[in-house]
Amino acid sequence: MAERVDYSGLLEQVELAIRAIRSERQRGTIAGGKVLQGLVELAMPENLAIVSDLHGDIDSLYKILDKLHYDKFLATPQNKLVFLGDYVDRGSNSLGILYCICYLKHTYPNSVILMRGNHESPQEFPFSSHDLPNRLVEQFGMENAKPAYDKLVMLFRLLTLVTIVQSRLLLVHGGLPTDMDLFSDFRTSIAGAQENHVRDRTLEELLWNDPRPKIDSILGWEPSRRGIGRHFGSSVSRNWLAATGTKVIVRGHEPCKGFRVDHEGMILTLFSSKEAYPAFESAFILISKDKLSSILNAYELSKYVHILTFHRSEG
Ligand SMILES: [Mn+2]
Repeated sequence: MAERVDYSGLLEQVELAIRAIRSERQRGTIAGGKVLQGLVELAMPENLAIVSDLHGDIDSLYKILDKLHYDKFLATPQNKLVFLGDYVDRGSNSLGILYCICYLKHTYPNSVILMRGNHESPQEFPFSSHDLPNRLVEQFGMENAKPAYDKLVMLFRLLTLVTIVQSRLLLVHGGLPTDMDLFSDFRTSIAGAQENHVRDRTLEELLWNDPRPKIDSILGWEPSRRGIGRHFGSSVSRNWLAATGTKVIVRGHEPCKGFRVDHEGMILTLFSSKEAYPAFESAFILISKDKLSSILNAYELSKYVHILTFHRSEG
């Protein structure tokens, strides 16, 4: 894996990851789980690791991979490593992160799931803090940046939006959509989110929503301070857990001291980036099958959150 990636090396890794995911999708499976467009449903893994927003912080990613002993961990197809998205922007090495996650996906396709964050943005949702295109121009020049960005957008479109770990966890980058009609047929609504996103809000809400403790509206949501997406209340979390038969929602999208619990233990926010957020902490989840199969809420799950320590001398 590379500290500062070169152009052809990065493009090669992205191309290999695209091919790996496309071939899995043709077989109807991603990392051994059943895939239906944006939705993956996994059986209970032997060991499950979850990594949240990295935002170009390669030191956090390397520390997590070290702690997992990733080559051993990922060589066992019954172990799963799920990334919740937001690989790029803000930190100093977005391109290095892209290189690594693509390498991991095509090298260990049966163990790695790459999910989509709002920073792996559909071009229809422009927002000002998406600096990946500028990083590509800086590093590779204007002429090379465009084909590289086009290739990355192709990769982003192949990433999954929701991962369900059978009867336990509902994984998503931002949050749950607030439209009550979606719960009854959640497979269809999540699966079609990308295709339908010009007509309905599901994709936007999966990538951009945030949970809030108190929502005054009887609808269970309010407009987001982000200007895109919504704040959702505990009734939305409760409905989604019931519809999907799971116990805890795990999402990223907001910096925190490694993790945060909301909605009376229905939802755990995880964050895996420190470089651009010095006041917060990087963390990841690692849990075995026997522990996961008895988890009933986010407080219990939080015992398996590992917070990274950084020493000044490593700077
Ligand atoms: Mn985000």
